[in-house]
Amino acid sequence: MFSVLLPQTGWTTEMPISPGTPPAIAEDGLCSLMEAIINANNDAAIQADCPAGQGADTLVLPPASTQELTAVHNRTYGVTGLPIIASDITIQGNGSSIVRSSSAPSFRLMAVTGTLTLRNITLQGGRQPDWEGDGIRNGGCAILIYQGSVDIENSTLADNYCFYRGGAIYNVYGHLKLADSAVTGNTGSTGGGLAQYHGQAEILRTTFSGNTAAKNDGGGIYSGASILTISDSTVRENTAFYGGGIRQEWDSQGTLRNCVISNNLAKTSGGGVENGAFATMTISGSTISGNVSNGLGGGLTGTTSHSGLVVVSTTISGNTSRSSGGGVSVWGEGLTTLTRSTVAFNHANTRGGGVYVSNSPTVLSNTVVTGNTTGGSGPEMSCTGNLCARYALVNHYNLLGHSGSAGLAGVTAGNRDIVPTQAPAQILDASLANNGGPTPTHALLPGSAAVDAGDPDYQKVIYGRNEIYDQRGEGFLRMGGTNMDIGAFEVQP
Ligand SMILES: [Ca+2]
Ligand SMILES: [Ca+2]
Ligand SMILES: [Ca+2]
Repeated sequence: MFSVLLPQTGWTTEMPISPGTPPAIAEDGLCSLMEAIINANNDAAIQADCPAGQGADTLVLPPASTQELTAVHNRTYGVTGLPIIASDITIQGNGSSIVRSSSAPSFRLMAVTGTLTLRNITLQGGRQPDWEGDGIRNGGCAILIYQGSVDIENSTLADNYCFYRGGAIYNVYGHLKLADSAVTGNTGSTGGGLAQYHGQAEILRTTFSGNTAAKNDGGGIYSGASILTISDSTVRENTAFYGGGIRQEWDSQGTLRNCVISNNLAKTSGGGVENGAFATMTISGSTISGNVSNGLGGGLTGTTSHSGLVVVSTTISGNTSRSSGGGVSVWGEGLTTLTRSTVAFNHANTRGGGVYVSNSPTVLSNTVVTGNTTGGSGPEMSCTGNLCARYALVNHYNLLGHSGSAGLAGVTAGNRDIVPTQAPAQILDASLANNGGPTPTHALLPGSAAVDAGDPDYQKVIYGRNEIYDQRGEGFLRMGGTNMDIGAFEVQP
């Protein structure tokens, strides 16, 4: 009597995938991955070797198995190896891999219109080198998310290759959550690891490395008209034309928190990160280092009109531009702010070794800009265009230059800024080191001109909305000693 009253929804079926069976459809008494997906989608025993699905189903792969796909299953969203994930399915990988056989024709691994949860799995070798007619049919060679939702944990997406967007993942009108995972060695036209369009992605404790955007933007990640939130993650050694590590544009909102963006390469602009037209990005508690751009902006670029770029408690160090703006390059009408940050030891071949501003309202506050070099003018900062004089770009408790020279061109240090007589090696530790917290920093040295020289009104003016901690986060007070220090690092009391 009581059981009759239990709701039918919310029940789940756990489907063990039989050891030793390939992920194909065959009436052999063994439940394969492909058969299980079909039954889970249909909540029926369409494939007799697997149980019928019921509600949200969990497919359990044998430990450390290799699910090798050898043929195209369907062409609904372009060539795809597995049946479309059209329902609520969890795949417990148990250390298994889903791979496209190297001798198989080209296809992506999976497409998701439902809700997919992946745990402890590797997705490898998806491939679509051809153009099949429209974008959705071509992008996302490990996973296409089309109006679906995907949650990935403890997994690896490696060596997938797409002619079009999103070498590993293409998220179109969908949701992605990616945690404790690695996205590595993938290639797409745009978004070597991940591309999204009208999507939402939350990335936690994940590494994007060695991915390539072969034709356009975002070696690691491209985000267009989308929301992107990345925390406690690393984006390194990716390559693109624009935005070697990450690029976003078109009404996108990006948030990078406690991230390391390092050693990426942009062939055109934005070695580490590029914030494009009509997009807003906030970067905090992060380190952008060792990135290279063959054009503008070795570490970070903010481009064209109306975009907003907010950088707080972040270290931008050791980046190189073969044009202008070794650390940061911004142009266009959008407001850029660099606050309580450190821009050091970057190099530009032409203008602005640390910061290059081209006719853009860019405000530096409580920020260290020192030890940067250039082959041209303004080793620390260079500004060109009418806006250089109209906006108070500096004069907000910054430390500018070293050895008695501010190193500025087109902009003048104000009486609230410090132009130290010290050499860079007396101001901060030249080595970008683990000084605590999740990201590397340049420690201020004892006796540094930056110590206790920050904005004295910091506490009383905007207290309550301020950070409690410096770049390193919890345990490292922002207000140490008699006053706040300048830059991303606070000497602790
Ligand atoms: Ca079977
Ligand atoms: Ca089901
Ligand atoms: Ca202090």
